[in-house]
Amino acid sequence: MFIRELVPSFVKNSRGERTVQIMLVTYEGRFKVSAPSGKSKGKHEVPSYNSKGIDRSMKLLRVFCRRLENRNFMIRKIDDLKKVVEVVRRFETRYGRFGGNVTYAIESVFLKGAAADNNKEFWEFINDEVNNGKKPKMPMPVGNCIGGGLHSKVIDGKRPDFQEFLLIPKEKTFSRAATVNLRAYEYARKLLKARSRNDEGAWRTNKTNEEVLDVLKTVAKKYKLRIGLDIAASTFYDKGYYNYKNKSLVRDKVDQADYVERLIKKYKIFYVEDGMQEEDFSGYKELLNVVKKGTLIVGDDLTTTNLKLVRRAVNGEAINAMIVKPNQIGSIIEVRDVVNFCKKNKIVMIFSHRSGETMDDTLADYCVGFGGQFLKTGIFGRERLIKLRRVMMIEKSLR
Ligand code: 2PG
Ligand code: MG
Repeated sequence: MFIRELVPSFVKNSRGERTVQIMLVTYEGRFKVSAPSGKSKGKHEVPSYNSKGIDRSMKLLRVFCRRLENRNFMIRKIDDLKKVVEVVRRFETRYGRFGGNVTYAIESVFLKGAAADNNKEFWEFINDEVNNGKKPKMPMPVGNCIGGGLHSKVIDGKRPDFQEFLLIPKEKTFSRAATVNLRAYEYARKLLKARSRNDEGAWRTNKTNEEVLDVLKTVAKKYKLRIGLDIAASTFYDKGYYNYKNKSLVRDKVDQADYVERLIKKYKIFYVEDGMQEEDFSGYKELLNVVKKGTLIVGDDLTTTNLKLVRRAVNGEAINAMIVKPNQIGSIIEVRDVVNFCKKNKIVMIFSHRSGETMDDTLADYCVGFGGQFLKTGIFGRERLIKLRRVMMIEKSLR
């Protein structure tokens, strides 16, 4: 693959913040990847940018991109991406680090270009099984319907303490599932009398966790959906205590686990992400032990797509599912290692957007290509719909 041009630029994400986009021009065409940005980030994620900020990252990236122009990279399979990683690492040791958002964009745009160079769809290029004649299974969407926590501004001083109230269809096709979620989302708006959306397009409300769950239960029943939660517990945890504001209450570790278990039972919750703070492996273990296999106990801030932490969580029986966010670790080669480990250990994978998203659908290809069982995004909003539509297109092309 001959690099004719490699052009970095700033684009705005859905929150209006600047993020990095890279355009690669080869003889096969032009390819673009832009990095998403998190707000409720895990403590163990790699830094998103250089320690001096995004402008410093961009300065370095401009130099790096210029150096790579007119060079040739032989990338026949995902492993060959290591050739690019080597060049990145060498540059970083001499000139300073880019940050995970930037390395994510570099590796992804090279893979995208390489897929075309090999006459393959992106998802197909990174999928090992399709090369053995197997059709990939489409994921199911996990859709953020109602929001609270860090992603939502308060209404009259209030918001739910949990970050995300999710709807999870179980349908034959992804297209049908995404459509059902959209209808259910509109119905939820009616019941909530919601008037505005949060960072991820989920409905804002001043209701408590339980009041929202009551609404969600009605919605889920009508549309035959499963209920999920991203509690994002670390965002309201401090020195041993979970500080609830709506209603005002402090819970210690034991109370927190009890509370989450009670909610799981009462609302038949299928999916619980980050129910305990991000370093409490034993707390997750306790949850998993209680729900056994009935509910997905999902690590996000706990695992941060980092193989070391994923190993610890899986070997310690703390999770049966995990969030995969490529920019948490900043390297697709490492994402691939995490994916292989999950497959081997039968850990359910949920490929996830970030709260600050761009008009980029690469995540959909990663999800299908790496065999994720779920794709977590907002249900509405152009940055979310573009990813859902990409899975629909892949699904259609395989029919
Ligand atoms: C999460 C994500 C996405 P953020 O906590 O799962 O919903 O949030 O991108 O802000 O880390
Ligand atoms: Mg999360």
